[in-house]
Amino acid sequence: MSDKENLPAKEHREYIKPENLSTIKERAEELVSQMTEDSFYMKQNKLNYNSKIKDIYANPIGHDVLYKLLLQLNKSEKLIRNPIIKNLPLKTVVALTKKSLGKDFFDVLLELLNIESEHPYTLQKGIEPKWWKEVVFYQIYPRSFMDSNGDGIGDLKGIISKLDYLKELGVDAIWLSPIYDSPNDDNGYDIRDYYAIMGEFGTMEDFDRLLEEVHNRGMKLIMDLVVNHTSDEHPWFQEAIKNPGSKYKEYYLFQKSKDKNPPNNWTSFFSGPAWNYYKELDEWALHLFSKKQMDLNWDNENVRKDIQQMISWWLSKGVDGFRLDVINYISKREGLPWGNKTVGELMGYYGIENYYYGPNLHKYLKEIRSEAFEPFKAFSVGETPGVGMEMSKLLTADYRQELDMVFSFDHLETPGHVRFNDYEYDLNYLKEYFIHWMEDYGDACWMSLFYENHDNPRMISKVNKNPAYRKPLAKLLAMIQLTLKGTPFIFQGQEIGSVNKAFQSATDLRDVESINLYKELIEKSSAEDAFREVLSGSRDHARTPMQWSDKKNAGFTEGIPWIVTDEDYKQWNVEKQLENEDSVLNFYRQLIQFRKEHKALIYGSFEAVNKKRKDSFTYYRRGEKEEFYVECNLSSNTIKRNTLASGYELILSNYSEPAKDLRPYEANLYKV
Ligand code: TEU
Ligand code: CA
Repeated sequence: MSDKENLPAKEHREYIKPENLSTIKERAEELVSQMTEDSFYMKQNKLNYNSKIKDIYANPIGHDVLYKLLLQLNKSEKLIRNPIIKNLPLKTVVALTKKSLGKDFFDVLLELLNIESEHPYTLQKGIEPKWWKEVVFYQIYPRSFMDSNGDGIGDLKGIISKLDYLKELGVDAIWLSPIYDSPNDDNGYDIRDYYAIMGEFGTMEDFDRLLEEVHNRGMKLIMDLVVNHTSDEHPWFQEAIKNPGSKYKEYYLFQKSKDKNPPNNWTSFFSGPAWNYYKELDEWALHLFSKKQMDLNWDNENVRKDIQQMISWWLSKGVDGFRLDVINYISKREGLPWGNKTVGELMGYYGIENYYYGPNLHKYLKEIRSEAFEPFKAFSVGETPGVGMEMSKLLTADYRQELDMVFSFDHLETPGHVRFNDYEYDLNYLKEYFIHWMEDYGDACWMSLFYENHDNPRMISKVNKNPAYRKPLAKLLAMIQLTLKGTPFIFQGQEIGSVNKAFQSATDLRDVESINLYKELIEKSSAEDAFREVLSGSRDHARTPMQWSDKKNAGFTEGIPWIVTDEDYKQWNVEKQLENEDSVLNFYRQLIQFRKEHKALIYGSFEAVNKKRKDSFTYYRRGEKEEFYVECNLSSNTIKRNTLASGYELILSNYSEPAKDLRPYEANLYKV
């Protein structure tokens, strides 16, 4: 949907004219700084039950919610453009869905929609070059990357010893998952001291050397900023419960309850209620994640000031930026109202509508940008689960001065599925998703391209577990990720075609989410079924030791690894693949190298062709001087080859010999 089609109807526009300056002055002052001479804004008409479907779809949150609803219902977006549907007043939809959804669901929906009165409108033409648009990122999960002292736990010295390998691979920037002092209830995402390095990972001196070594190789390093919550062992929280009169009590979200139950029905992402009870205070404190990860009260200015100070401290050390953990959850709705029953059942988590896109989110993001990031011209990428494209535009568009990029997770499961469902991922959905974002995200925004991270199983295993297809499929995924418009993020092990692990029993699990879920499931099903379900989506699949060689423990440690691995490393490891020209690793190296040398694959325009052809994904990238064509078979069957490519020069393929038709998961890059 291009910007033109996305514009609100003429009767909704309010151009700046002398006679209405007084009313819009305040609003304009805020917006003018973002405006260009031909921008305009929507009247802040609150949506209500007389609003039509088209009005809701014109609202960023409304657009993203309806877009996901259509995907879940496997309905095409055309449905919304149908004259009858789009002019349906909301009250009619309420009447039609009275039994299934109920009026209070729509009350909550309207409240949510009216949080956002702004629209991502600027007709920016042309992409503003930035270092972080031209690099390939590599995410390191320090606990599982390289152990230098034989205690079975990866560490900073281990990472330093592998920097030449990363340089050789061609990556330009590293994202480090948390390395701060932590009791590791959630492997570092529960921070006890933001200014100290986790003992198991090393010392601040080790970190300073790592940063220096990274910069000496012309690479960048970003840290993980976990500020939606702290560990309950953080001095702030300790002070809050030991000395409730102190200012630190207001650093967290404490509430009394009128009875023995938690203050509301919000649930944790790691099973159970989202509240801990503190007898000494006769009060409860909120934790959206584990019982030892306490949510911070971002409405408290002292909290925001302390966090800005901490960010500035790390940036003054020369860190190049941050990945911001669940950053869209930091603003909660005032009073922490009960979660809507229907929303909770649909989303699987109760209360989420009250914090996944809170009322002050944009205000707080603009604040840390101007107060902490901007002074260092530091880079920021936000992890924003649940946020769709239109909301991502408001979070990242250049003129918004909030985040530089976000990670949207809507492509990690196909519609109607969640992570713990055991199903085969259909790559035709990935094609549709990427085409949508390539065509509609706009020049003011820049996409993050990823399949894997430390919170998800391996992509190859989600698509096809048949080992016969592992290599071509690994290379196909690389071809798409490294030839689309956006910044690729490779997760450790992805570059050698890693797959899910054959964990034998629940005792092999280490991840708090998996362990809590297993405990929850065996309440109502057999241990076997419970383990199988956890295994389908466990984050531990991504967290096993990096497979450096076929030596003991995959060359990761001389000691006993903190998490078991299986025999896969004997065949699939870095050492073997470095020697083998035709390996997945060398395919990544070639693609990364080629991308760097050909700007058309970075800033070039994108045009998908034959979009409707199932199992085929073909597109052009056009730069000022060069043009490339990519052709992919998204299935394990042989499909007809599109004649377009005849006459193009083949640059790279995941099959060594040419053939008449496209073989399983075949991927080819041509110079036009
Ligand atoms: O994850 C946030 C998040 O919402 C999820 O992806 C999460 O992993 C899980 O799937 C919840 O269902 C971030 C970090 O990436 C994750 O490792 C942490 O566990 C979490 O925040 C809390 O800090
Ligand atoms: Ca170690």
